[in-house]
Amino acid sequence: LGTFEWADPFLIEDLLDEDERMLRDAAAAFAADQLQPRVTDAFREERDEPALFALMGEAGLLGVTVPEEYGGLGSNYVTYGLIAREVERIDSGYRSMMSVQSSLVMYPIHAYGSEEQRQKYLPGLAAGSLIGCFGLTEPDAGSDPAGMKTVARKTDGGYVISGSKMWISNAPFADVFVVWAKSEAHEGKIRGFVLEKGMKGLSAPKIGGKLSLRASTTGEIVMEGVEVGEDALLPNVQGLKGPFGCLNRARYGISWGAMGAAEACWHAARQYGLDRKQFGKPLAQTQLFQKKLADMQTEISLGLQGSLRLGRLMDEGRASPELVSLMKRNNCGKALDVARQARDMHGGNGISEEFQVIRHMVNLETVNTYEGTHDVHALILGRAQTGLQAFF
Ligand code: TGC
Ligand code: FAD
Repeated sequence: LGTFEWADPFLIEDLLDEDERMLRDAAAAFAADQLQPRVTDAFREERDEPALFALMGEAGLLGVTVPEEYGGLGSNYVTYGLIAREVERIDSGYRSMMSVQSSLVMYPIHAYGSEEQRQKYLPGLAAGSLIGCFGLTEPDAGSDPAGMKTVARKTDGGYVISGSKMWISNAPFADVFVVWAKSEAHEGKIRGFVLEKGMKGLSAPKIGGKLSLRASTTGEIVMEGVEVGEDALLPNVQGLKGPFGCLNRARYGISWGAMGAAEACWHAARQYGLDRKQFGKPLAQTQLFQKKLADMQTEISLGLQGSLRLGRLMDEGRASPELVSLMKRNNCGKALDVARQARDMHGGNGISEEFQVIRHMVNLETVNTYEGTHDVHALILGRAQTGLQAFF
């Protein structure tokens, strides 16, 4: 029998190819050099950091799966997931910035856009000289996006878009807005539009006072009769499968990312337990502490295996949306449990920004909620195995 690698019990490292490991290591170096030094202040001050996009672009983190001819990395979904894990090891907010840009803005422009739209936006988005956001959620339509009120009315040369979007990552400093609206010219079907900063009637006020994901900027999108040409319409998709096609990619990336945050908490708790002595011995030498570490190790190892298998299926074109729901739900829920335990295992220090676990913990509350809540993904899985719809 082989030896046990405590941090990688399934020897996942052996299941990656050389390119995947190399791009993962480059992302880890970027995260350590550029993200770790700034995260504590950025989170505390709820800082806007649009300049990070250019740094991420330069490091090749934006548009990992987008073909090279459009400025992307032309790599696979496993690599995208590995990069999300390294970035979220530092902070879920940074992974959020990156995954919105890649999966929710670049993906739909590439998959559903015209050649002109691809040429116009993708290279800038890949470089991070353009920043994108994705507007699906509305004040009265979160888990149920089919209830959206944003409408696109046909005009002679295009459309007039009216409505508002809520909780939109990157929106306050975005240049490119992928927004979803019910189009009267298409029998009320949901269509995607690409809006640009500076358009008359378009604004994106920041949402302040978040106690979670504070290193990522979130805003509203307000559209008061925004006039766009026909060329703003994403021509190649209609219906909810448009936004959901993007969400499948982003949710998959989140399943890896949440495990990165969980690993950061697990490793921190293990080290803290080795260093800190109470009752004359290291905390890590107590049974309760070790049980918690064993639970963390087990859930994270299984979660990573699941995400890797899902990534391979995505790269083969065989992944189902339901499997994406299973992994997004499981890994976010388990990561939140791990972070809460790690916070507790740090005692009083666990509430200090210096030890970082509480930042991961409060971030993971958002990660467990956005891109479909934990319970909404349960309903997707419940429907898939019973054939019975329990949403309404
Ligand atoms: P339903 O009847 O199930 O489906 C309507 C149409 O959509 C298609 N579809 C999908 N297509 C591809 N992938 C998927 N995952 C799909 N899910 C559904 C479906 O085939 C159907 O197509 P068609 O052609 O037959 O019309 O729709 P429903 O209204 O019953 O949906 C219910 C539910 C709960 C599944 C869905 O609405 C849902 O997932 N709600 C959660 C909403 C959500 O995830 N919002 C995310 C907003 S974006 C965000 O949070 C970004 S945060 C990012 C960051 O900062 O990192
Ligand atoms: P609701 O849908 O009102 O849900 C509230 C509660 O009710 C949840 O517990 C939910 O599980 C439960 N619930 C809902 N329906 C049912 C049901 N049928 N049965 C049982 N329980 C149910 N959206 C975007 O479009 N773009 C973004 O970039 C984006 N970024 C975000 C960033 C942050 C920081 C946050 C917090 C959110 C972001 N979102 C974004 C929005 C996010 O996707 C929504 O918050 C999420 O989908 C949940 O919607 P909601 O907040 O309206 O909650």
